[in-house]
Amino acid sequence: MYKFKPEMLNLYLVGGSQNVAGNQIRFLEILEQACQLGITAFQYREKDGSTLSKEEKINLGHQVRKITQQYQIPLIVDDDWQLAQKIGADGLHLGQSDVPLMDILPEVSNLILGLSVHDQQELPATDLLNQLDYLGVGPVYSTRSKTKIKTPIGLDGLKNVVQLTDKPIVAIGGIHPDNACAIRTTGVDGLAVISAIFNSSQLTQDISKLKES
Ligand code: TZP
Ligand code: MG
Repeated sequence: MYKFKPEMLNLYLVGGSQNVAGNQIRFLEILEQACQLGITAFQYREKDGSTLSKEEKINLGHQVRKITQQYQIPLIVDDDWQLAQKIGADGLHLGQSDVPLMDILPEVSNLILGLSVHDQQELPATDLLNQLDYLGVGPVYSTRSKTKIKTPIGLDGLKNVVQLTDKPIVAIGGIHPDNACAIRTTGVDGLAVISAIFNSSQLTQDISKLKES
């Protein structure tokens, strides 16, 4: 179980079997390669097109936990705090429309806690903010990896949120090796990506560029 450090956000991979057309073996292979190549956190997100049953999602989660443990990469689970506890994850990531964090606080007090924020209006009030370790801000650019997407906020929108809070921030949405550098200039602590890694045809080069940017 890891304590949160902002460096964990540096290159934060997000994904599930839906990001490789349902191929669980391929998903685990790419996750393992990405761990070897130096991602700094992984968020297990089985959603937006996932075809797994609850049981399959748990089984795959245990395999994800094994890999992330082997490479000492913090594992965050999206949405589902019970799944996070069941597979022994290090953290939980919630969206604005998920269960309110304040309602489940006693259940998740051992976990690293993150919240998705679109813009300054969604910045949480101080009592909630104090419970959070980091914010995921975006989408910065348009993306095909998430349904029900809000308007991309662009670099200026991102800068805006960065300037309004001291919370560690990971940017998300449409981030690729070629725009990574520009996004880092906004002062974010890190970049979160799905397709830039799960759809990459040159993983070594792409991860190195995302990290160095
Ligand atoms: N939340 C905001 S954008 C997004 C999520 C989960 C998807 C990011 O995917 P990609 O492929 O890195 O644009
Ligand atoms: Mg969510």
